[in-house]
Amino acid sequence: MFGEIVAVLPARADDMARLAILLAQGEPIVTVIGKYNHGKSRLLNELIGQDAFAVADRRETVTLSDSVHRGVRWLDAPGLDADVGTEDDRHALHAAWLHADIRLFVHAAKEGELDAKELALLSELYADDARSQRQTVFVLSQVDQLADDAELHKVRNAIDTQWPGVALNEVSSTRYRKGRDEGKALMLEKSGMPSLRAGIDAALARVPQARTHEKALLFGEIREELAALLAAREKELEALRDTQRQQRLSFDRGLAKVIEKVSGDIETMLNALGTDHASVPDTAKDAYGITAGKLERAHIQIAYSRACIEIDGYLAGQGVIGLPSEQETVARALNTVMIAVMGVSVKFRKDLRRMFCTAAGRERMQREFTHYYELSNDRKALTARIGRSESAVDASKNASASLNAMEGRA
Ligand SMILES: Nc1nc2c(ncn2[C@@H]2O[C@H](COP(=O)(O)OP(=O)(O)OP(=O)(O)O)[C@@H](O)[C@H]2O)c(=O)[nH]1
Ligand SMILES: [Mg+2]
Repeated sequence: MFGEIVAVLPARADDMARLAILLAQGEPIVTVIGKYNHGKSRLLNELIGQDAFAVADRRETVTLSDSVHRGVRWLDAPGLDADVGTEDDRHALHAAWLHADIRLFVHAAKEGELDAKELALLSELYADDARSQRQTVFVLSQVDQLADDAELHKVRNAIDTQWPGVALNEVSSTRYRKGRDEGKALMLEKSGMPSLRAGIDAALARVPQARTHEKALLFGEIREELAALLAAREKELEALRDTQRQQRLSFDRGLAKVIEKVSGDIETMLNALGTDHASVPDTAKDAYGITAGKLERAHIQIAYSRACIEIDGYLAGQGVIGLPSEQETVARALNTVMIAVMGVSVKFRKDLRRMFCTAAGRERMQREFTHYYELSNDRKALTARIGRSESAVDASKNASASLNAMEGRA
């Protein structure tokens, strides 16, 4: 089902993956995004009140890990770091991006302003929020590492210049832990963690409606895109079929004209002939002489050849330039459409009349040359293209049907 849709709209692979996650209706998912060592894992631990995730003073988190806590799935992701990031990292980050309803964008206060990568990421996140109603929460972490309030002030101003009006959510995980361990309410409060947690809870409360919105958005966009693609593909198929019909029509007409012309010529020639000498047998003494019979046969043969050359010229112009390979024989010289249809030679008037001067004869030529026309390379290529175009239309229809079925069950 998903595969059918993604095969038709590869650029929607992520959206389809996201849709699958939405349809699974799991717990709301919160993840962290930010550079490594900015305190992401620790932040999650403090938020859920459990040491669920590994924390270390180095590049620590390298794969996705999750922990479900009171109806929320918390997803710890690796830090962003282009220099040491591995393929697995990117995989994990991508998965976190796909899964999360709420993204905590973590930036350590001691780093000062945001770097270019963080800024780019932040604008990507906010743009996605606007579209999908997923939510990004900025977290200024490790504020205890700043020397004093003046330092903090500087950082605040710097970031506010970069992203005016952003709510910073200043927190310190260490202060929070200390306050909790030592039962110091003021320190707990000053850690910023309770207010961040309240903010996240408010965001969590919005997740169901956001998911409903996102589901409808994705279904709607993909449905429209599939419909547009189907329409385009049907149009292309129709155009190809039209070309096929027009080409054939024009071939049929042209061929009929040529046959009419050569038949007329032959008829005129035959009618102008006198006594038929063709069947007067040659005797031994005529072996090297010219006889009336020989002349008659030569005459017939020339008329026949002329007709063949004219027809052949027309066929060549229509791309009928040889027999289809499966019909070829070892006798190379005989591998022509003319010989296949007309035979090797014609010696008698009655044969010429039968071939060119009867309706049945002309119909046979029309039919058989048309047969070889359809087997010519260009026509076969066109037929094959139409076949591919039909498959593409079918694939589009199946994808639309799959999407409808998914939407019906959603
Ligand atoms: N002083 C102080 N240190 C912190 C705070 N939060 C985290 N740390 C320390 O910073 C280091 C990195 O913390 P992690 O939570 O492992 O950082 P991370 O962002 O998950 O790092 P990666 O998983 O490698 O991306 C650890 O030594 C933490 O103990 C904080 O609020 N204040
Ligand atoms: Mg970590």
